[in-house]
Amino acid sequence: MKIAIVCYPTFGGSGVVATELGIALAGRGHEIHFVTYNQPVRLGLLSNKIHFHEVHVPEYPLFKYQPYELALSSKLVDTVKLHGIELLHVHYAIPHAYAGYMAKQMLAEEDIHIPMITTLHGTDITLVGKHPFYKTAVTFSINNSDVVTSVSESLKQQTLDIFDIKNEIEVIPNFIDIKKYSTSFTDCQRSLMASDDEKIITHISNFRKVKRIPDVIKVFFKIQEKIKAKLVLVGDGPEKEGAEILCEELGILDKVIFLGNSIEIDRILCFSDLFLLPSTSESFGLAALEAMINKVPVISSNAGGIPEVNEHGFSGFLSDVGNVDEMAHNALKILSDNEVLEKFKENAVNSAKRFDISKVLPLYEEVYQKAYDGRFKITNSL
Ligand code: GMT
Repeated sequence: MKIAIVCYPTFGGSGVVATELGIALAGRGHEIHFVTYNQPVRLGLLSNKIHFHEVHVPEYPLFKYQPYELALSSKLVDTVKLHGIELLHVHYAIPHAYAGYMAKQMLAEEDIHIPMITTLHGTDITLVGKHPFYKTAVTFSINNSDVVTSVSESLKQQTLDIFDIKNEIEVIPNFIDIKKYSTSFTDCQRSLMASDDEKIITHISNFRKVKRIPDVIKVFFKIQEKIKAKLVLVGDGPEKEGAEILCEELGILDKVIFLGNSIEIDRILCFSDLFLLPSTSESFGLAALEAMINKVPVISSNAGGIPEVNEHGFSGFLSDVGNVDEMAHNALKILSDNEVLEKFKENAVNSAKRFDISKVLPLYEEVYQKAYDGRFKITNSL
C-alpha cells in the first residue's frame, strides 16, 4: 500500500512512533511518504520505499500566524496525486487530523477517495485538545476520521470522557522492535558517565511541566543520600533551566549530567540502572518502554496509561503523582541489592516484549485494510 504519514518530526513520542512505524511498514513492502515540515529526527536514510516531502510555510508579513494547516493540506493533496497515495495516517490530532480532513475533501472533489487514520497520542487530547479554543475542531476531526486509534486504553477512555465521539476508537499500543535490541552494545562505555560503584539513574523527556522534572531531581536527591549514584538527564525544554537551578540549590550539580537532546537513546539506556518517569499525565510512556527493552527498570507515577506499560512490582514500581518519598524508597529497594536489580532488569525486558512490533504492526495493517476497503463510504456519518 502507498501510505502518507503526517507527524511532528521532533523528539516527542508521537513523532518517534510515527517514524518507527513508517520504517517498519516499509520493511513489509509498503511505500511510505512522510509529509511534515522537517525530516523526522529518527528517520535515517531515505530509500525507494521511504520518501520525505517537506511542507514549506513561506513567511508573509501580513500574517501574524503562518497558516501551516493550509500548507500541509495542499501538500497532502499534491503528494497523493503525484505518488498515487492510497491511505493517509495522521499522528496527533492537532492540526494533522484537521488538515488531513481538508485534503480528503479536496481530493474527493476530483473523485479521489482516500481514507484517513488518526492516531491519538496524548497531549493532543489531555492537554491541548480539550482546551475550549480547540475542542470543537478536534471533536470534528476525530469524528471525521475513517479509523481512530489510541495508544492506550487509558487514552481511549479519556478521549471518550472529554469529547463527544461518535466513532469507534481502536487501541493499538506503542511498540519496540526486539530484534534491534538482541544486537545491543557489548560495551556500553559506562565509565564515561560514572565509576563502577555508582548507579546510573536516567530520565529522558522534552522537559515540559507535565514531566515533573523537579520530582525527578528530588527522587534522585533522596537516592544519592543513601547510595553512590549519578543522574543522567536527556532532552531539552522549558523546565531545563529550573532543573539546573534546583540541582545547584540541592548541592548535587556534580552528580547530575545534562546531556541535551540525543538520538543515541539506546546507548544511554544501555548504561542506565534505573529510569524515572514521574509525569502528571502520560498516555503511554514510550520512554519507559524504551528503557524497559534496554533492561532498565522504571520508577514512575501511575498516571494515564503508564500502568499499562510499567508493571508494578515486576518491571519497576508505580506511585501516585508527586509521591517522591515512595518513589525514592522503591528506587532504593531495586538499587541497593545487585541481585534484586538484576531480577528487575530481567523482568523489565520480559515485560517490554509484550509490545514487540511483530504483534503491533499487523494491527495497523488490519485497520489500514479496513479503512481502504471502506474508502468510498461517505465519511461524515454523524
Ligand atoms: O509527552 C511527550 O513526551 C511527547 C508526546 C508527543 O505527543 O509526542 O508524547 C505522547 O505520545 C507518546 C507516543 O504515543 C506517548 O508515549 C506519551 O506518553 C505521550 N505524552 C503524554 O501523554 C504526556
